[in-house]
Amino acid sequence: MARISSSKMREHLKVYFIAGSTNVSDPLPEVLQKAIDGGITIFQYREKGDGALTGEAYVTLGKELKELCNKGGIPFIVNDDVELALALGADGVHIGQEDDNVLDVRQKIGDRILGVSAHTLEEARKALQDGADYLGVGPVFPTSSKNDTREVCGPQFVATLRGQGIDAPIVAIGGISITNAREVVEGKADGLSVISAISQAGDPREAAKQLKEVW
Ligand code: TZP
Ligand code: MG
Repeated sequence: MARISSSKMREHLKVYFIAGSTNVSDPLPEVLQKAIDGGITIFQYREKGDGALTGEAYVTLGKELKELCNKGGIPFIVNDDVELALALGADGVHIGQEDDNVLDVRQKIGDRILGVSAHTLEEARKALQDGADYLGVGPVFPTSSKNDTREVCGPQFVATLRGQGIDAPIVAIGGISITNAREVVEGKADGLSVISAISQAGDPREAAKQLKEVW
């Protein structure tokens, strides 16, 4: 296997759904299946916050979600947890600046997809140099799905990074919904990453479909 190409990565990033069991009111596998039916292009299992699953329940849910992604033909990414990603045979891992070192994670996961959150030009350059396949940039808008975020950077920050020579695949995150998704696309991101716009939608399938149509 070889590292994923930038063009393939960009395609996968278009509609990037992130969720864990605490983000949904209906069972997550049901919500994920609807999101897949609506056209999401990649999924990240991010089990965090009050009441997050641990131990066997955490692993079992991950396994179920991975199978749905496999059947749906989309990559399954695990947030933060390299051991779980390897145990489940995930397609990749996403880490933040406060998580494990990018070089170490790249070494552990081989050619699997590696996403890294970056908030400055320096963080972006370093992550790519150390082996990231894509960058997560945000929050581009205020969000209530994560309380320890950096300052809101606005959708144009992606275009700023482009102007500073970062041409790697970038997915924007934070407060993205169908009403502001166009601004993100115009800000030169390759993809829209959302939690609540799909996980809290009355109709996750329709929400995913509408986000896809923005492209
Ligand atoms: N990282 C930066 S903002 C955010 C994460 C995980 C939360 C995004 O959630 P939402 O509901 O799409 O604003
Ligand atoms: Mg993290």
